[in-house]
Amino acid sequence: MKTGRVMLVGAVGSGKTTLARVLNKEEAGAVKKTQAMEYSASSIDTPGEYVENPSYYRALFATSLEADAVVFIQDATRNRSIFPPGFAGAFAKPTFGVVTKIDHAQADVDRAREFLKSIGLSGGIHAVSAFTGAGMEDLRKILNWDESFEGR
Ligand SMILES: Nc1nc2c(ncn2[C@@H]2O[C@H](COP(=O)(O)OP(=O)(O)OP(=O)(O)O)[C@@H](O)[C@H]2O)c(=O)[nH]1
Ligand SMILES: [Mg+2]
Repeated sequence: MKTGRVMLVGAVGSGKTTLARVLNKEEAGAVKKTQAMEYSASSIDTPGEYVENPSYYRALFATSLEADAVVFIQDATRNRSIFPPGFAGAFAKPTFGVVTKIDHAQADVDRAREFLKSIGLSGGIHAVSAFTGAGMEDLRKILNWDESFEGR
């Protein structure tokens, strides 16, 4: 089965919107802060505030029903995780982890992987840089990304 649409969940500034653009083979460029759920054919981009504030969890669970998979984003430069333990298990969809910003001088990919392991993903963890493109082709393969969605 192709992954029709992925929902991206992660802290404020973790790189969700930039990742969505690069998955779609758009320029990483300068992105604005995400203010509300943003739907496209290929992704549902969420504001970081939603996962940083438990009163929004229900909105995330409800919106995930419109996605084929949920991708949890951990910024490799952050020394903490905002996900509660086992969080991925609360979503009734396949779940994957993505470590972002691995190009950054302060990136610690192993630490980021450990954070993601504690949330109980059903799928794998993948490390990428939206800036250099490192890992992006592999990520498309892991998500079984449907190329027909690109640019939509
Ligand atoms: N070094 C590096 N910086 C990145 C990368 N991806 C994103 N960034 C930077 O991280 C910052 C936040 O990126 P966004 O894509 O806006 O993050 P977001 O998760 O959508 O943030 P919210 O919309 O506020 O929840 C921006 O300054 C990006 O340029 C990357 O692969 N490498
Ligand atoms: Mg955003």
